[in-house]
Amino acid sequence: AADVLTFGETMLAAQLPGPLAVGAEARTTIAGAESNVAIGLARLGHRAVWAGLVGDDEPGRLILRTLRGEGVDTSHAGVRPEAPTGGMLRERRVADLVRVHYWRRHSAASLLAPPDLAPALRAGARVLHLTGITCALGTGPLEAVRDAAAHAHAHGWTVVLDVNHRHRLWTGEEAGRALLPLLEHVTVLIASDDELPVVTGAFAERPRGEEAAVDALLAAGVREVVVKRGGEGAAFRDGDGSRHTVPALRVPVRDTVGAGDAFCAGYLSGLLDGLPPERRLDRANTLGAFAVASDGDWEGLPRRDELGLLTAAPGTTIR
Ligand code: ADP
Ligand code: KDG
Repeated sequence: AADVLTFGETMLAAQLPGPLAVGAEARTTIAGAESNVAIGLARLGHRAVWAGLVGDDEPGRLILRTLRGEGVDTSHAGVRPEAPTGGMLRERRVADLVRVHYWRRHSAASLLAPPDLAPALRAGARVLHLTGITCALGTGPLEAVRDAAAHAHAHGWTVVLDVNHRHRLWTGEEAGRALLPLLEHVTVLIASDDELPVVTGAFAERPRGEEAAVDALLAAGVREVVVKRGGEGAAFRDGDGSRHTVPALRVPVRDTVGAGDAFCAGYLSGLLDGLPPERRLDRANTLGAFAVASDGDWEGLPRRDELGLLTAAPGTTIR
């Protein structure tokens, strides 16, 4: 069986170094939070399965062959000729501000429904990785997430939910309504500190502090809560009362998009390797740091023998 099963939408992405303009030079790549995680895991030697739908088009073929080239198992991915592969454009509008545009409504990936995932669920995995993004794609994808979470929970897999709130897709209230019912199946919840209100139903009322939000999640049955704090690092708490915080690695910041997915891949890798919580956070921070210190969501992620690279002195040339 696989180590990790993940599924969602992977898109053709164009990354612009400035604002969108006629004749601007864009870098083409593929992007999608779930496939970013799958690639991060595969590079570390884990067996990662990515399931999802692409169109019968050139972007869809690029996505599947890129994932296969990265060692991700795509045998449960599907091609839907009746809809196109989704797309996204990322403008570095000014130095420190990135703006994202999506073309994903009515995309092939948004047609995902529970039957599409049945073979992958039957095949089994140790860990199911879910994100809020897939839940935002439509009723079919949300049902697929619900079914997968219930199936994985019933079969004793570890269920990891990364909140991954995308304001461009839905509101905090909508996300909360979709995600709260999932919590009973979730083993590990990963969120940025600013995403906690989404999964505690607190966005409408008085906002709760991080401590109270994590209390609420643990009370809802989540076993571990991992909070990402950007350049500050990350924190961990579990139902047995253990808590850890780990500072971020100090690296030059190139491109912060994808850091959360890299972090998640690192955390999952630590879980699969049986590391204790603090070392899981270390690996998560290490992968997050690789993502922020390199261009693209996943292109700079490390292989296993590269995990120690960031401890080299700044400006090092390895020769
Ligand atoms: P997201 O991308 O989901 O919003 P964060 O911005 O919190 O998530 O980043 C995720 C993780 O990436 C952090 O917990 C940290 O490990 C790492 N990270 C983010 N920003 C930096 C930074 N400036 N320097 C080093 N590591 C970072
Ligand atoms: O986390 C990085 C993602 O934002 C990117 O790869 C695209 O899946 C994506 C999304 O929905 O934003």
